[in-house]
Amino acid sequence: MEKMKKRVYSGIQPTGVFTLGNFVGAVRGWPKLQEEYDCIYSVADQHAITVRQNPADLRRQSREMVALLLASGIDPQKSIVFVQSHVPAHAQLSWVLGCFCPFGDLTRMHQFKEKSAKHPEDINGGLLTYPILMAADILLYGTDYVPVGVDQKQHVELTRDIAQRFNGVYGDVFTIPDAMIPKVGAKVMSLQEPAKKMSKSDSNENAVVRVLDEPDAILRKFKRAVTDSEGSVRAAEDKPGVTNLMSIYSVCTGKTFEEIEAAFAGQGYGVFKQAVAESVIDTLRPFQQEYKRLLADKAYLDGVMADGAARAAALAARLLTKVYKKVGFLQL
Ligand code: ATP
Ligand code: LTN
Repeated sequence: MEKMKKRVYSGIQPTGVFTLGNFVGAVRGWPKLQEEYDCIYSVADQHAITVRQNPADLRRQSREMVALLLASGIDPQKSIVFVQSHVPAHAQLSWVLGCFCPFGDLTRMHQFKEKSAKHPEDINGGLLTYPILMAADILLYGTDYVPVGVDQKQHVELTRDIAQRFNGVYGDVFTIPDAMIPKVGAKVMSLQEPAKKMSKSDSNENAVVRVLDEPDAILRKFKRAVTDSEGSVRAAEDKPGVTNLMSIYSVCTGKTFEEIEAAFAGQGYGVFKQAVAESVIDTLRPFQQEYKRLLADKAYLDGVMADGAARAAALAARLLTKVYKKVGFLQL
């Protein structure tokens, strides 16, 4: 596939309003990539149903997720923004790729293990084959870079393995992608259990800051954040709560860990938590205003989705046809 700029692809599941973790670890970095790369950003609704969803909520959240992505600065003129289920080629390629992925590779994925433990009543086939669909997302577009939080690194590595295995048999069909992981904030931790990642689907609301939270809720959550009894603002492995707050503050203010330690030396956690909360509130304010404006314009959002799906489908069809020919599916 002839390309001018390198290709970037990423996705996010419409499983609710996204968290400060999703924002800092992934979405916030996406708009900056638009100038240098050809970017495609998808709302991964097919991935979302690996955990049971209420249909009406999923529909609403999918449109809301498009508004959240645009509010974060993604420009639909520069990038392709679309909803995964609107482009059938993803599910079609996924079937073929599944035949190039050993079962054992799927059962050792961290996300599969975590989600199976969390939903023991519904360990379905989709939860296991989730990374194959993600590989299809990425490989369909000749993707070079996949900007994600560190929790998705293993899935990108599996994508590379599948692509290499396929190319080994059929020649150079797929581009081998690399994960693009931010230096700071690649894994924002829960405010209540700092050993666990902050997750959209956490049932403890105090653990999670959502990007649409009101300022007073953000302040309250940071004030209650779990720290330690030492009382000094410094980053260390045995201080996961404080280190997490420092990462968040660093991303929101651009200050280094050294600068933060110096600025808060001799001050208690109360002052620091207040400063972290204010930096988050300031970072999110313009985003929240833009989101409200966009969500009121349903026709515009639907137009963005329709245009994005058409552009994505046109690109995807080329690669899918090539794959179908390679594996020997009869062409009519
Ligand atoms: P769920 O709780 O529904 O599984 P999630 O919060 O893990 O959702 P995803 O939609 O799976 O969110 O992820 C979207 C992007 O956000 C991915 O690139 C992922 O790596 C990133 N991400 C998710 N959680 C964090 C986090 N705590 N810190 C940094 N990045 C994160
Ligand atoms: N699996 C990802 C969401 C996702 C994705 C993708 C990310 C679906 N398809 C393609 C990057 C590229 C997640 O759970 N965060």
